[in-house]
Amino acid sequence: VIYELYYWPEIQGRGEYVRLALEEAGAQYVDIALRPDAVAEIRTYLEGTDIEHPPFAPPFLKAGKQVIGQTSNILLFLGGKLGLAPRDAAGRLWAHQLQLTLADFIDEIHDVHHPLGPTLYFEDQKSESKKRASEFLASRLPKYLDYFDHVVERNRGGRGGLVGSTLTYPDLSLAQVIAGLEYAFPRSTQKALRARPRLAALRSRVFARPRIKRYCASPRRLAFNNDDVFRRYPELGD
Ligand SMILES: N[C@@H](CCC(=O)N[C@@H](CS)C(=O)NCC(=O)O)C(=O)O
Repeated sequence: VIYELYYWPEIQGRGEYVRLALEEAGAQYVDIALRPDAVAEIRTYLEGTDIEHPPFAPPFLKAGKQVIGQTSNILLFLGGKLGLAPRDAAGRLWAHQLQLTLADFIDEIHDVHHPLGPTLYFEDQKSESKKRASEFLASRLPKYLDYFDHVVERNRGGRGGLVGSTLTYPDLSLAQVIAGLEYAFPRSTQKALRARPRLAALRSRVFARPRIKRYCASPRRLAFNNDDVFRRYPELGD
């Protein structure tokens, strides 16, 4: 099957975690975001009444007749097919658990610039955002990074990855989260990575993989920008 990835145009967003898996595997896929009528096509699925399993929000993936929503769920579906997940059920569940934890982390990163909710503009929640940023940088960022660092450390013989001895999709997602944090909170993230060289190495290794490198050098890879999940607002104090 040729996969179709439905995600909003002009941002990496949560679609990027799916893209990185498809790109690393060299899978054939259609990126709907590149089509001029992408938004309208996405809305057909969100508002469509004859969709059997309607997604709440992008990203969602079409695989033949199946429509699969939720980033972590899409990766659970793709992981085995793309050779980016363990073969055994316990290993699959562990990779999925890590991806769900990354999804929580991503939500918290997003909520730094939208602490009062996603329907208000950042400009209308700036003072709350400043408070959230200082709490995030002081407590949550180190807590999540320590957790993933610990998982890598525990995975002895794992060649620096999170799961087993080969590259898996949570490695790709963690590398993307770290790259996003480097964009959004450069100073705190550099400091955090200096203290956690295993995570810096994981990020570098993922982005040095030939297919990921080629993808990131291509026009398909969008730049980080301030309409996205990772946003650079110096006024938040980093
Ligand atoms: N938990 C979902 C979150 C999906 C999500 O928040 N998608 C965003 C774009 S990255 C969206 O379009 N949200 C619309 C909304 O929440 O109304 C996932 O991981 O896929």
